[in-house]
Amino acid sequence: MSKQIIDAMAMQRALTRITYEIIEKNRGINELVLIGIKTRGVYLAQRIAARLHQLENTEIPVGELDISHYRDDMQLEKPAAKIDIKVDVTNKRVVLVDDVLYTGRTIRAALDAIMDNGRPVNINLAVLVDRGHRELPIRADFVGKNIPTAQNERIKVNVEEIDGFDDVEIDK
Ligand code: 3GP
Ligand code: 5GP
Ligand code: MG
Repeated sequence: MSKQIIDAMAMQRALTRITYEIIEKNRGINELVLIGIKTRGVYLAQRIAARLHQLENTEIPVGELDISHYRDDMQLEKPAAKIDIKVDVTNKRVVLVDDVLYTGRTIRAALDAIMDNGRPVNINLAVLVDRGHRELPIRADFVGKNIPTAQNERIKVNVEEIDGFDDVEIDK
């Protein structure tokens, strides 16, 4: 059974709020880059970049990171093979963007991948949903909504670009 917990309007408002928080925390958008974690994190990062453009009239680079082969719980010989950031992170203020934060293992792997690619000034984390159950000392700087979940529940994030509509649902 699936239940909607964030509708399209609320999702847009959450992304707008996160955009303002990013500007405020960085005291502007100097040297800012966004890195979306595939798949849906990339589209969320692009939405934030579009709002930053509206507000500050500046194009912010959006990189992409595919972490599926980089996680510490997957045994792979060459984990770095799938890293494809496409933006220079050295001396940049990086905002990582993902749809759902859960154990934190994806973000840990993403931090590794970014550090392997250069030396950012700092890295912040923006997520649309924090569903709890962290297994590592990782937290998000910008959160759309905290949604406490049971381990066996699943959050479904729908984005217009892939799913044809925007919302967040919980599967019980
Ligand atoms: P995403 O790539 O757009 O983020 O992992 C493939 C998809 O399945 C992901 O979409 C993710 O949102 C979704 N998903 C739902 N539940 C889980 C889960 O418990 N773990 C992972 N890794 N992905 C999940
Ligand atoms: P973590 O590495 O923090 O355990 O999980 C984060 C990653 O796994 C995110 O990129 C997210 O896509 C995926 N994930 C984990 N749990 C869920 C969930 O309930 N719903 C969705 N949509 N993604 C999840
Ligand atoms: Mg994701």
